[in-house]
Amino acid sequence: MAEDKKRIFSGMQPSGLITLGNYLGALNNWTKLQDDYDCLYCIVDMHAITVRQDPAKLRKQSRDLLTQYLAVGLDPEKNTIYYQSHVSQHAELGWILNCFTYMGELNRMTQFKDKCAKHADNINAGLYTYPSLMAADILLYQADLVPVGEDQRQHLELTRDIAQRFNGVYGDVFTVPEGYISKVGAKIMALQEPERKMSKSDENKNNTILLMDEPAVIMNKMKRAMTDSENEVRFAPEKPGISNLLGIYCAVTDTKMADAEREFANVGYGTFKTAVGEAVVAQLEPIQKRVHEIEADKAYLDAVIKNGAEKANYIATRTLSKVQKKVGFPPRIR
Ligand code: AQP
Repeated sequence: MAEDKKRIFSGMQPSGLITLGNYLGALNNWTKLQDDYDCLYCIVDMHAITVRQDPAKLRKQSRDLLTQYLAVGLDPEKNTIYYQSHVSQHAELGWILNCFTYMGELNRMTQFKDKCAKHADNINAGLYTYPSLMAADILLYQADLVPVGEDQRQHLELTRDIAQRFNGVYGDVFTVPEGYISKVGAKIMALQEPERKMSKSDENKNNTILLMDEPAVIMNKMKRAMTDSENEVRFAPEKPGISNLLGIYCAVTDTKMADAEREFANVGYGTFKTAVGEAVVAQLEPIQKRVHEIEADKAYLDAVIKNGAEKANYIATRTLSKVQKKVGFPPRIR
């Protein structure tokens, strides 16, 4: 692993089928970073069980997500791609960082509040301490930068606070990471409720476009996307539906907002939605084809899983040993 490059860590939960939001807010940006940074891209299955998961489905979704990481163009030779549960140091550091995270801080996390509202029957301690495990994910690798969507900014701020608090007590142990929030695709909203973000766990399937949705399904969901009573395509806070579709169009076609507004200045919403749908299909179809090719190659996928875990383990061990020593755990006798 190149020592001179800055290090990046990011991850995604295998908590459902991934959406256009996950793709534009995360995956697509990750692929652009792999040549210039030393990147670790994790499949955070330990975070996923903060919400009840069906075991067989979770296993499948984890493998599907790995396949999708590869299909969008993440190269396992250039990046470290692995499952969080294969590197037990995440849990070990997570516990230590729990002891450096205040309840007042966790109480303020909006994702915790949202998830409590969604899963009122299962408000578990893991959901509550999710941010300290996320801090462990990042700090374990001494990441300089963390590319995330706008929705994760608060968790990242807390990670920085935890790192600074720990360093304040024990010296320079952790690199304090910076957020890396790309302006393009930073927050894709739900198609029918554009005041909230597109999420893979959304129960209304018409709110999300999935990475693996077939073209006809994508076009149909686009047709049903919420708009407004004007018939003018422009980006404005009072037009959340149209603004969201414009944002999606710009992200998938790499167009500037002003140019997109000009392009659709004189067209009706129907024509506009068709154009956005077609642009999304054009972007996703080649990825879907690659997913099918990669998933057929079991030996290749298994090798990626094994090598990724080994590479991640090596770095994680170095940080964890240092932390254990700093907090005063007795050395192991070998
Ligand atoms: N709507 C979105 N727009 C842009 N970026 C998004 N991300 C998620 N939703 C959007 C980014 O995708 C990455 C994966 O995040 P995650 O899987 O760890 O969890 P999440 O943010 O909670 O994603 P979901 O889709 O909303 O999952 P569920 O429904 O399981 O909670 C992150 O970089 C995130 O910013």
